[in-house]
Amino acid sequence: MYLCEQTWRWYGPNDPISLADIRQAGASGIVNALHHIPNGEVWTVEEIMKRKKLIEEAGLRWSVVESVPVHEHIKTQTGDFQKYIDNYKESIRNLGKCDIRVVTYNFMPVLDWTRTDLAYTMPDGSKALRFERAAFMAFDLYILKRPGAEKEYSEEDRKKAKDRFEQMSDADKQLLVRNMIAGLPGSEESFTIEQFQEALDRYKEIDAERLRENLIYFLRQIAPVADEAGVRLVIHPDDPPYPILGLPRIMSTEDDFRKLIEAVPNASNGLCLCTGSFGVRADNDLAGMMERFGDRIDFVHLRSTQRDEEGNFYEANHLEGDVDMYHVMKNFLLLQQRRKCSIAMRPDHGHQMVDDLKKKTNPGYSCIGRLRGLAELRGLELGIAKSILKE
Ligand code: DNO
Repeated sequence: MYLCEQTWRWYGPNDPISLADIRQAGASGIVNALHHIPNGEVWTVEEIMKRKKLIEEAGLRWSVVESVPVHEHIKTQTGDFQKYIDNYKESIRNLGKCDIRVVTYNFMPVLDWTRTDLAYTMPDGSKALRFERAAFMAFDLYILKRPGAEKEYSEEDRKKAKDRFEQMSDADKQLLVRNMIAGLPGSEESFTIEQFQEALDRYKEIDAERLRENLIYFLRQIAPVADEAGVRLVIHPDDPPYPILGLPRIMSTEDDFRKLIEAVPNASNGLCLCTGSFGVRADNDLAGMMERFGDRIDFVHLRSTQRDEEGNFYEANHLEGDVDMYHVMKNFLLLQQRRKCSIAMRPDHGHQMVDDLKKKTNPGYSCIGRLRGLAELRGLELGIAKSILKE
């Protein structure tokens, strides 16, 4: 029977959670990136091997890279983009040489994942990450004052944004700015408000169609290299899965990914199925995607969100919220039996809870919440496996 490879995202030697801690969580695989290498530069064999050795000395395996960041020049096809693509190819070749076979990336313009609130208190006292639409609109309209933004919101929304903005203290405003643009863990960019507006301006001429062309151009260049190096490239969906701040987003739905494989059918062109990101849209059928894209899925993030009619969502416990985790897990298990291999999965995010409430933790990436998530997910997996599979 093939069960998933249980992995854990580790931010490297500066992560407050040690590799020894991760072993105790029961994970065997590590999801890691060389965050100290500036975006766009080559990951050398030497640097990769240094990190790999560290992980292996702790009795773990470096299973997945998350992420080799894609330089903004590649996304906008400006400046030195061809050089950055060549560097990307080199990093993929080097990872292949070091026997690291799954590389995650995303193609979200300017921002990686985005939340307005990093400490939303749940009824049980734990803290969750949340996206509050009114606060987001208040940021856009009244703090960033993005040119043209008013036209993108209805009158009702503009009023909600104004009311919300007026409620905020200076400290609230500062915190919101920090949450939005200072870079959440794993995102490679962080900005001041001025730099942020400049970064947005670089997308003035780039609509969704153009961004998709740039992604396809990039993939057509790197996928043959990845095929040859025996590396799978898995794209991470947009989070949240819709356009924000006037920026196009092109990896938010099943259809978006289908367009990518139609344009670039290479075997290395794969998907990181993140149920938390895709799951924010009610029209994404996650269990169905697991089945339909099965051959392309080489990494899975399991997480759930709870949305409401206002367009807000918070990160729910892993087995609660809107994601139908039972059917996702069932199809994930069936997929692994069909492909006769284990596929890496990590419990994505977790609440800040218990002792972690007293510590400074990476938002979404505290130890105990993820430990709970992983424990629940592996229990669910084993329960399904024993009840539906023969051995
Ligand atoms: C957030 C993560 C993202 C993800 C990147 C992948 O928790 O899921 O930062 O790692 O978008 O490139």
